[in-house]
Amino acid sequence: MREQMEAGEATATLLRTNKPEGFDCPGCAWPDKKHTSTFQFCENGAKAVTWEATTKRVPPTFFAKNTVTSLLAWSDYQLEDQGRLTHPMVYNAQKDIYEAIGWDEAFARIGEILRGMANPDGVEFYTSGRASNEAAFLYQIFARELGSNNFPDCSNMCHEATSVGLPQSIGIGKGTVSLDDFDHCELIIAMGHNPGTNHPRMMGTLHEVARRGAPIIVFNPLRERALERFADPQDPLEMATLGSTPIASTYLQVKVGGDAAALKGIMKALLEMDAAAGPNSTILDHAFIRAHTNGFEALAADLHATTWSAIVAISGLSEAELRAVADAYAKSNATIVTYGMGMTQHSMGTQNVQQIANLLLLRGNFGKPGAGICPLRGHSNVQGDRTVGITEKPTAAMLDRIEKTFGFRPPATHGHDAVAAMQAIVDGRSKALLCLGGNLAVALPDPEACLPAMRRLELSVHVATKLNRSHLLTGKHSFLLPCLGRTERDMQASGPQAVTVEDSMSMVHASRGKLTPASEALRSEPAIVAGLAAATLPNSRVPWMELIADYDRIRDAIESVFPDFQNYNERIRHPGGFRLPLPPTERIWNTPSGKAEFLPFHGLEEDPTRTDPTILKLTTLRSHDQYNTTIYGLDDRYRGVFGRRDVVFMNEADLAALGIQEGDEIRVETAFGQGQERCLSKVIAVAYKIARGAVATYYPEGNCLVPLDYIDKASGTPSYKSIPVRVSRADRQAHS
Ligand SMILES: Nc1nc2c(c(=O)[nH]1)N[C@H]1C(S)=C(S)[C@@H](COP(=O)(O)OP(=O)(O)OC[C@H]3O[C@@H](n4cnc5c(=O)[nH]c(N)nc54)[C@H](O)[C@@H]3O)O[C@H]1N2
Ligand SMILES: Nc1nc2c(c(=O)[nH]1)N[C@H]1C(S)=C(S)[C@@H](COP(=O)(O)OP(=O)(O)OC[C@H]3O[C@@H](n4cnc5c(=O)[nH]c(N)nc54)[C@H](O)[C@@H]3O)O[C@H]1N2
Ligand SMILES: [Mo]
Repeated sequence: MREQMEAGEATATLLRTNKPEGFDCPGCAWPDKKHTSTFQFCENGAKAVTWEATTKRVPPTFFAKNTVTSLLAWSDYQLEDQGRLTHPMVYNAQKDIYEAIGWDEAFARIGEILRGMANPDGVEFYTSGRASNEAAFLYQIFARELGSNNFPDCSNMCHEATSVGLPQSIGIGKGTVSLDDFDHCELIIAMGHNPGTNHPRMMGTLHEVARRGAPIIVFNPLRERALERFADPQDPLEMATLGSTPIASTYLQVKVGGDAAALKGIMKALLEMDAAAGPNSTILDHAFIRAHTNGFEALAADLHATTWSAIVAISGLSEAELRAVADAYAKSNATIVTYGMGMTQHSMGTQNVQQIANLLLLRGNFGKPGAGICPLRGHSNVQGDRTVGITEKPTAAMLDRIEKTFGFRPPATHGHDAVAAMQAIVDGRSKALLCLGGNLAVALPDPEACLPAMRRLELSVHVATKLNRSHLLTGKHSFLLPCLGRTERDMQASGPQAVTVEDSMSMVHASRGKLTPASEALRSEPAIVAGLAAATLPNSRVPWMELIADYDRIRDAIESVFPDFQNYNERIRHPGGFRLPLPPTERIWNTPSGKAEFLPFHGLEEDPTRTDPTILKLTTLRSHDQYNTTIYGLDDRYRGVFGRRDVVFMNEADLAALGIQEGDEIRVETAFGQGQERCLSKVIAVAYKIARGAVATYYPEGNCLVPLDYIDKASGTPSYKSIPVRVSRADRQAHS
């Protein structure tokens, strides 16, 4: 743990003793096996908790000393490292500083500005995935009662391809496996995620699977060390002997953006094996395909028409390698495919996800033990926020039930997702932005467009724990509202409160903070949302203050709007909580046809028109010492980078072809042919075990290379992981 993270003694004790009734780890969305102590063993979970529970503070005197303009020159790391926000603050444009303001006055002023807006469509309600179910639910009710369906959220930059793609394939936009399935699976195919850093608790599971001899096939352009070998800190023998277990049985360095081609290759091989095995073949699950799916013939025809030479060229993998995966897949009676941002953040991200579903459907890998699809969600409650109604495309059923519960009719027109919201701010159509956590302007692509646009807002309101750059992009009226973190005690009129969250596997459970709040002035996220709503909507039909007095009442309202939460309050009182319904696990498909659908990926690549061999493909990554836009430190231990982030990972052969030596200063330019020039400069080339033609750099630094409208059209997700670029030595003229 870095010395900057000065955890108090209370935090240290807490990390050692967290028990089932404690708080949910804000680190990631992977479930806890027994809901017991995690933090002792998970380095990055401990970082997340310690970062929140720091003893450093950002009081009003800090802002009195530092103008907003001067703070904008600080790094993202320096800003958050100042510690926890302690008081509500309002921006004073004349003095260019944030000044303390009372809660009631802040709410009243924000309410007045919001009421004065001619058009509620011009108000954006951003949610980052840390918010609890209770906070997120109240937030969406507030927005809809005001008249807005604009719900940009972090999921739009993350797993939206899953939320859009999987309902079309299998009738629900979530993963279908539980932790128990990992005890029964016979094969795992892991695509485009880096669990050693981003889902460290998953490493324990992968370690167990590897130890019992089930194959794990990895598709990743980079050799990620924890996917190659991993020492489980919970294994006394490995710890004592400094040994480790190989994780991947096969490691396939697919090209960036080559996954759909690889999946089509595996499926093509499978079909060929099936045909060769004759009429009674069990290579494909024909009975399942007949009873439960549509679209098989079209899929098969497309695969037959696809040539191996094209598959090999675009995936970067050999026919033999892909046939070997098909072989292993055909032998496995229960397969899980896990995937992350390496699959979703592409211009064909939605179709990528659907190819995974196709592969699983071919052998009936839904609704049986040890099988299914496993998207690795990002923020610890990003999935829950969506479940309780953070969506810009509300269903009629949900709107009806909101009306029945609260007595107002919410608007039905679809609102903005994250990119559309920022586009509306850039164009001046949207004038107000409320943020329930997060760092929207830095997380989105295209800082050159986003950062100045934030300064043109009439109103920006940030509910936050720590200071970040988005807070400093002040508009005409800007407010910082500091909230309690997960780890802290939440006292309301009826006593201490627990909130609830949903993990990656649809398990809902309670989270109760224990630490003394960082400042007496902090309020909980639900209380801040309710305060804003009550002040903005004097004639509201929602009993905001009653709901806040006892969060059981918020959960009763959630249950009334979302029937899947029946007996919510009773069921979260069981240790470990409860699981939300997942129809595909019972082979029930909530698609329009009532069947699971094989869905096409036309062609093999994202942009077949881009054939220039001098163009490389850039992907953006998280380092080991960061949580999204929060930079904890400058090391990326597993990748062997220390003390810096200004690096670009490249294949040695690509470096040689470009006449670049490791350590040279280089320049990376977006290669879209026309339009604005985008360049990442003052970066250093690092030779790395990365697929030929692939280049990688860190997020958010790489965002300057991505245009705001470079998205997956089906889901609106920015294509952060497939940016065409040209690389050159800094002292040379760039390619033209
Ligand atoms: N410590 C820590 N934990 C986190 C986070 C964090 O920042 N820090 N962030 C949280 C959030 S919000 C999220 S969404 C998750 C993110 O978790 P991940 O999905 O693991 O996130 P990334 O770092 O973006 O890594 C993507 C991986 O995909 C690979 N990749 C890149 N391009 C491609 C491609 O074209 N094909 C394939 N097959 N692979 C590719 C990269 O090499 C890398 O290993 O983690 C969550 N947990
Ligand atoms: N190039 C590139 N860009 C990316 C990605 C990528 O892989 N590549 N990944 C994308 C993904 S997957 C995501 S999810 C987004 C992340 O986008 P966001 O969710 O917007 O960003 P974070 O960095 O997680 O937000 C950090 C801030 O949240 C606040 N915060 C922390 N804890 C709490 C809390 O408990 N309550 C409240 N109210 N606030 C809190 C703090 O002020 C902190 O500064 O970025 C996206 N951007
Ligand atoms: Mo994410």
